[in-house]
Amino acid sequence: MLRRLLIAFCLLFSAATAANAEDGYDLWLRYKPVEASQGADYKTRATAIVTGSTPTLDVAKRELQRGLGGLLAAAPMTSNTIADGAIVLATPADSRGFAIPVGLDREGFVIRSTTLDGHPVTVIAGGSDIGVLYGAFRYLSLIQTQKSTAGLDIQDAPKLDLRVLDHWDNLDGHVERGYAGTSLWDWWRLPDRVDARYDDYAAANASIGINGAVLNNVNAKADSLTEPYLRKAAAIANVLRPYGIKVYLSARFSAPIDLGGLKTADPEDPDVAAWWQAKADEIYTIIPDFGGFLVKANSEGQPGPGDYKRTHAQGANMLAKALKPHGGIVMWRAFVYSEHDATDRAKQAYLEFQPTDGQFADNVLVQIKNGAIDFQPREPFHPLFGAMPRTQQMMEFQITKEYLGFSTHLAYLAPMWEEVLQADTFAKGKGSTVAKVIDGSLDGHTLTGMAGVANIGDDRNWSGSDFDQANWYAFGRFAWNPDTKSAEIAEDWTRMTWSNDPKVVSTIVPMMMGSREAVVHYMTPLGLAHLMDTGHHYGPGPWVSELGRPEWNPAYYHKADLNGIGFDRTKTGSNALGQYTPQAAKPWLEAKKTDERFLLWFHHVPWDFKMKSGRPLWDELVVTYSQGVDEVSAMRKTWATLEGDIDSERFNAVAANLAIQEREAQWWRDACLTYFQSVSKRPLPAGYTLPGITVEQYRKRVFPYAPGRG
Ligand code: BDP
Repeated sequence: MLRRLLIAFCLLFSAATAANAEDGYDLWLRYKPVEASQGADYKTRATAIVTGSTPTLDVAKRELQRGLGGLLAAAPMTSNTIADGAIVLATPADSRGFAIPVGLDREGFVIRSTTLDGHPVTVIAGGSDIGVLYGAFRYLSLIQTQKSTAGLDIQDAPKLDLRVLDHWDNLDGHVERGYAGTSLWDWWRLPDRVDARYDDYAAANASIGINGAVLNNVNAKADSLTEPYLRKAAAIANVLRPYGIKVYLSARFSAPIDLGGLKTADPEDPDVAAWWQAKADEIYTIIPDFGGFLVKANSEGQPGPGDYKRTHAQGANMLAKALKPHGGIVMWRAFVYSEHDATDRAKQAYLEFQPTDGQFADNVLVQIKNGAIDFQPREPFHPLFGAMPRTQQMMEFQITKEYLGFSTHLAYLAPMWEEVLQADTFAKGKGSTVAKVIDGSLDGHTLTGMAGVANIGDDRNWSGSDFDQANWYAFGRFAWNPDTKSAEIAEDWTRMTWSNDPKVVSTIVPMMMGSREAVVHYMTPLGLAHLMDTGHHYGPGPWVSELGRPEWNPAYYHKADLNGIGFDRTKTGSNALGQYTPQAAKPWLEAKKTDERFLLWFHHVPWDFKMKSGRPLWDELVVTYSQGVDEVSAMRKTWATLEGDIDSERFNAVAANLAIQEREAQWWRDACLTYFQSVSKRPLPAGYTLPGITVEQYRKRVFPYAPGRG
């Protein structure tokens, strides 16, 4: 409702709202007026909106009115008759005389400049009404990014079926690994009070093709499967439905015990299966288009089929069977490592899952994180990709920046995701990229997907910072098409979010493109990983080595001692490399030939190991950490050049974050090098210094109130 009122308000007072300060709430859907000359040109092709009415078409119409109203400073009215310059919304059910291409995907669309009833028009036709909505957003984005809307002939459809945000939101409002305030979901007051923001959330997602939302944390409470909570979820589902978004829930595997009073949750027990069947039936009476379950099982203390000596496939299939009659699916996570297993953590998921290839039901997807450890600033691609050809594998990225500086550090994640998606598994010879594994084309799978751990909270700007909105946006673009280029996404987002001013675009895009590498440099360069302080993962903690389980300790990952540093994952070490195809592993086998960005991930090398620069590794480490700090300082200076070119509210917010980032980058560099020097006992190369703070002093810095704790 609020959204509708807002639209009316914008239409009436668009000039007034344009003058308002910006707080980031509008995301990439700001719809600021285009220049008058160009606007006139666009207007001739947007004289009226001709459309039928379904809940989704109504949304498409509203968004076009809101968008064009802002961009062209006057919204075209809806009409039933085709006239010159009309935008005609067509579906197979109501094609308005337009020949919709045969076989157009349900979610696909065509945008074409053509003639209908003798009138020049723009048709936005969908394989169904949701395709029209996606087409409407694409059409608006053309104007937002100042492309022509003349002579259009665009056809597109998503390459992946499930494009899902995973909210790690607890029922008490805390967001695990959330840095943007508390949960959007007001579980306490739902279903009676339905926050008007849900409409805006849905519109933002639909604009980038996201079609699913898992509402609750993977570390799930069974309570979300009780009737009162299902009714709350249903209220959210009702808002999201017209935007083509389905609701999913994380399911706690022990729910039959927790809620049903059964003595076991053994997936092979008929009473357990019957409990889940009844639960699934109940869910679908409350949420008829419920998407399905996301499951974290036998991982970090969560219950699972392993508790009964059953496989992941047995657990997943039992749930899948309950959902199947209703068309639901299971996303079963492969993020597992055992508390009792001394095997290299990077190897454990593969060891547990790969042997079950081919055993999963056809409505199960195995959801795999991009790397084998845990969303680090840089990891090689997960060896499971391509290694289970008879299993539907989906990607899990983390949009929220648990390990990349929370929402205060500027790090555009798309280049990291692109690096993984374009990595070659060689599973079926050269060109078997991870993108081809997950889009189903490599092994002929039809059910495909990508999940992103959301970075959304109740902060006014949704993501905790303006630049973190780019990561939400980029996730949607990759889920739509995993072969998209990160630079192209950055440019579109910049134009839509900041400005089309060439100076702004040419300043922001390169800054974004280099930002993730800067984080790698000042946090975990040269293949290092998981040096973050323990628990909250805020700031450096390379010295941590005393925690109960080995893999909780950063020292486990870097293995630095007097002689050298790095994790030997070759044959002389854990041989995690053996989990990759020989061709994929080849460039990483020998330390001397390994891409230095992955060196210490795969190799333990002496401090005087000679790097490509000619420097010994120790010196290179110092230089690279320092470079990371310099890169952040450079970003700060670059940003300062935009003062006056963008609104002061967002300018200042970004500037404040960059100041924090610069300070923290320096802390990362100083603390890590101080610690590593205490181990390596080597002098710093000429020209480099440390502040003289001891490891003990760094260690004493504690942050009991860091946000997003697990
Ligand atoms: C880690 C997080 C933890 C999550 C876990 C997971 O630290 O909060 O529960 O991953 O993905 O990254 O299950």
